[in-house]
Amino acid sequence: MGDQLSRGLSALEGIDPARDTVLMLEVMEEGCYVPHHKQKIALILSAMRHFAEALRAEGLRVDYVRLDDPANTQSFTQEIARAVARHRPRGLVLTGPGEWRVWERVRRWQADLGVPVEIRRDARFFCTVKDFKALTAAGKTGRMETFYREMRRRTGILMDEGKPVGGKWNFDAENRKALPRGHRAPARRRFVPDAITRAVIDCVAERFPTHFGDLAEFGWPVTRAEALDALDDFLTHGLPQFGDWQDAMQAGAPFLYHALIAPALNLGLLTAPEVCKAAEEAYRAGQAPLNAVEGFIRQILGWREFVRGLYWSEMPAYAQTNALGARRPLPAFYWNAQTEMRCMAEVIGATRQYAYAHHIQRLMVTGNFALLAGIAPAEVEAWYLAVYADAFEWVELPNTHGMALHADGGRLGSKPYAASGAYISRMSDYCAGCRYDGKARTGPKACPFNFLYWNFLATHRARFAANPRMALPYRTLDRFDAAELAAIRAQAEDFLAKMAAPGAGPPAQLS
Ligand code: DLZ
Ligand code: SF4
Repeated sequence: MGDQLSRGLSALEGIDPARDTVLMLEVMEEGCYVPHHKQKIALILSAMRHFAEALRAEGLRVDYVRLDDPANTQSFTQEIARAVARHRPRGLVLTGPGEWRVWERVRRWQADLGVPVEIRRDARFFCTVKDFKALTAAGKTGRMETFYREMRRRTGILMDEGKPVGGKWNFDAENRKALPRGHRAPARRRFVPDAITRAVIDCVAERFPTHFGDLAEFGWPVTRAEALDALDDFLTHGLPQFGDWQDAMQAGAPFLYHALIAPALNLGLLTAPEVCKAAEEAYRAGQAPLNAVEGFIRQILGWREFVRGLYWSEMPAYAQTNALGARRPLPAFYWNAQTEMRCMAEVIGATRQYAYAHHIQRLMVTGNFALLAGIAPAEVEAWYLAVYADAFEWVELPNTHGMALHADGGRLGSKPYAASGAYISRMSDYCAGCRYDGKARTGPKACPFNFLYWNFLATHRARFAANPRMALPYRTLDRFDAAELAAIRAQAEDFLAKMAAPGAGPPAQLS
């Protein structure tokens, strides 16, 4: 499958070139279950075609059904049925898919097709789902930080004689610096599309014309060699500064010091252990400081593994919760970037151009806005799943549903990641060019993040006021006089009513 492009994939173990055939399918069904960014589709299809070429070069037989094959039924299940008729195999072997939706289909194949189907465990992660469940039973997955420490102990990554390197598990306090004014980050490695990618780009432009996003700036790695090159670029030009500035945002600079390897990692072109090992080696060789390396490794060994364990332990119920009762439709500006909020326009505009935004842009700009504005989780989740090149549901859903929207009632994060314009103003240069005033709470120039933030806290007082991590903002809220609070609430209500008005929904082709 499109996110299983690893030579070490369990499904390929013990493959016999004389007897076995690798089946790969490009299907419209997978291209259309959300309006994926055109670059995301191009990335997956190009990486699939390159992977098939690499397997063939190795002497393996690959049956590859292309999107434009006239006989293609464009559905996974029907294409499997056609392939079974074509090859009359003794059985099918596959690695369990990365998404619940696909899993639901796959587990019916044996009964539907009348051939044995062996579903192997996806072994590309540090922690198995079974282990995650055992850790949950032992009370070690209550919070990511506890789980992460356990993973550090188990793997020995960034450990010296059973103790965390540097004497601390977490150096995040050093990782929250804003960029100096006028700072210029180095240009990052991008990959020029080859003939295979160019053909895919043309195919996507023709077949998915109404989907979100531009194709012009396509520059993602599509082969293992390119993915290793991208990793190398990060280790040299990103990692040394990654820690200090991982939360900073700058207009016109979407990449800064971020790794940019999530698409390759989630497709299987890189493995999590090799990426962590490379980062640790950079630290041990004195090429990058500990706060950067620990912060980066925590993303992969901690967060990525934690959200995957959570997804497979708690689906399908996990997606159904809506703890804060958020029901507003997703505003059109999430698709067309037409908003006077400069932070939102910048992040959404860059997302359209690159199918990318970094973690703070996702969490504290587009995610934070959706949280404060009470947008329905399912609509926000479909958006994140569609617009980012690295988005597969196992990783996207917990991050959006749990971390950004608090829709799981706090399973993933002990407090909501809600912030006012003051946070965005401190961590970015967006506000300087904005028509709103990042400091104003009410009035015609008030930053929407401000009145929405205080309105959010007032609305959910019963749920959050007793949370010690929320004590400070509630103390501030309690100091507002009645007239100011009334003005904040009225302005928020007015803003939200206009945002949700008929005609303010998504552009027709994306609804
Ligand atoms: C996201 C995606 C897209 C756009 N296209 C394909 C495809 O044509 N063939 C395929 O095998 N996978 C594709 N994918 C990834 C799947 O939607 C899904 O995430 C994985 O199959 C789950 O393991
Ligand atoms: Fe965003 Fe508010 Fe700053 Fe404008 S003033 S960029 S809306 S945070």
